[in-house]
Amino acid sequence: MRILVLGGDGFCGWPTSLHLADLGHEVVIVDNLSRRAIEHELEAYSLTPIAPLGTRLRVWHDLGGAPMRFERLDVAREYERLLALLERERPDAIVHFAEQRAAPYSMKSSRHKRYTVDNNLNATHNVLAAVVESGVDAHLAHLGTMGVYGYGTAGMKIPEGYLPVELVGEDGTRVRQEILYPANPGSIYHMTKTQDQLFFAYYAKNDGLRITDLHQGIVWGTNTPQTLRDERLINRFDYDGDYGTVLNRFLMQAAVGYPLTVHGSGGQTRAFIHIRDTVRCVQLALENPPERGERVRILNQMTETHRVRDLAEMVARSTGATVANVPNPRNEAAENDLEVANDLFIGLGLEPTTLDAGLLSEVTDVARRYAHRADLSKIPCTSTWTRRQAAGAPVGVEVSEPTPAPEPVRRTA
Ligand code: NAD
Ligand code: USQ
Repeated sequence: MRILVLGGDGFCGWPTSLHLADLGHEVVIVDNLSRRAIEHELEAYSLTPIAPLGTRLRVWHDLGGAPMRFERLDVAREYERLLALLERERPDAIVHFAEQRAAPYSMKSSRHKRYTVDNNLNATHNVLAAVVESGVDAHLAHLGTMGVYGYGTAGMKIPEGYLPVELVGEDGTRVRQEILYPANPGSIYHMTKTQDQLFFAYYAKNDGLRITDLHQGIVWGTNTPQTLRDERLINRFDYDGDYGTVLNRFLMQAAVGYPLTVHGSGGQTRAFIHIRDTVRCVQLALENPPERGERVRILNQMTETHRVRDLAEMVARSTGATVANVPNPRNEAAENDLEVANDLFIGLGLEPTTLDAGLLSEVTDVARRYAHRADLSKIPCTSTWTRRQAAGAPVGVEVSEPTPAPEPVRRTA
């Protein structure tokens, strides 16, 4: 297949591009390098010394990898160039990673909120509009998030995208339907992903586009077999308070002797997936596209769920690190249970990589090797969700209880 990987220089996009190229696909990376620009804005750099993209591509080629091409392009802003690219390349598939993906970054200020909304919604909509205008029959696989569902379970496993409901009409007629699972975003970033879903539903319905939305959990790990072939192919490793995600942060913190930063009581339960499974899932999704006219295919791309404090205890036990409960800068429930269905990927043949001591220590080893590059002042999460939290209000005070269901309306004869 000829595959465009939008956002192919990023944490998930780079190893995915390598994996797809290794399988014999023709890969064209499209990226505006905004993530590298944000590193400079935050003065917080990847712990691993990532090479410039030109070097990455040259080294890959020199090592015998199938050549990959690169188009530097802003998917959100350069619509005409994107359209011309699609018309020229006529890809069989497009993998869309090209969004601003950090929840804390999206909450830093109005500017960051507006940037995240502008960038993510325009990137997604431009891709869809360009596929239609170019007439290219490309399957679009988008990286969405588990966070579109919120993290509550309502006593059931979170299904894969759609919720079966039964509607009761005035005359008692019962109609069964499947609707998009109600969106419940916890940050501006997550909100953009819930809105992406509506773009997809519309374009699948109106234009018959073939779309897969992969609702991915928190990705951990750093390397894949391909990124390990040469240090200049190494993947990025974010540990800072905006872009670092929880498990990789804990493993890095343990490696540099920093107390593990558990937010509040650490009662949050989240879905996780190892980066090696991310690249396999994208492969499986591309090998199993929906038919034209089919509704958006939604798969939960995660392999296990864990509670944050359990992860911290596990890392502390295995490394001797200490745990520090720090005030939670986010507006999120203090405790949640989470059960998630992932039958579709299992049915496609995914053999889940789950947390094991070997993989955890592999990440800690990477972090130890590059510990000299760490700037410990970038570890604390300083982005707050609300003005009250910014002013130092106690944790959790703004988390509202779920609105009680209204009393049923009694009809009088
Ligand atoms: P990342 O920031 O490392 O990579 C995103 C890439 O997209 C970067 O290289 C960036 O330069 C590029 N990009 C952003 N906006 C662009 C634009 N307008 N035009 C062109 N390129 C643009 O993020 P990541 O961790 O690789 O995440 C990739 C995708 O996967 C995101 O959409 C994210 O929401 C999703 N995801 C990530 C995780 C995770 O834990 N990392 C979990 C679930 C879902
Ligand atoms: N947390 C801590 N301590 C830390 C960092 C985080 O306790 O030092 C807690 C947070 O409060 C939160 C949980 O860990 O409850 C997860 O935070 P995270 O930063 O690891 O993940 P999140 O902000 O949800 O975002 C990440 C990716 C995003 C992706 C999402 C998948 O950055 O792109 O969409 O994971 S999911 O969480 O399933 O929605």
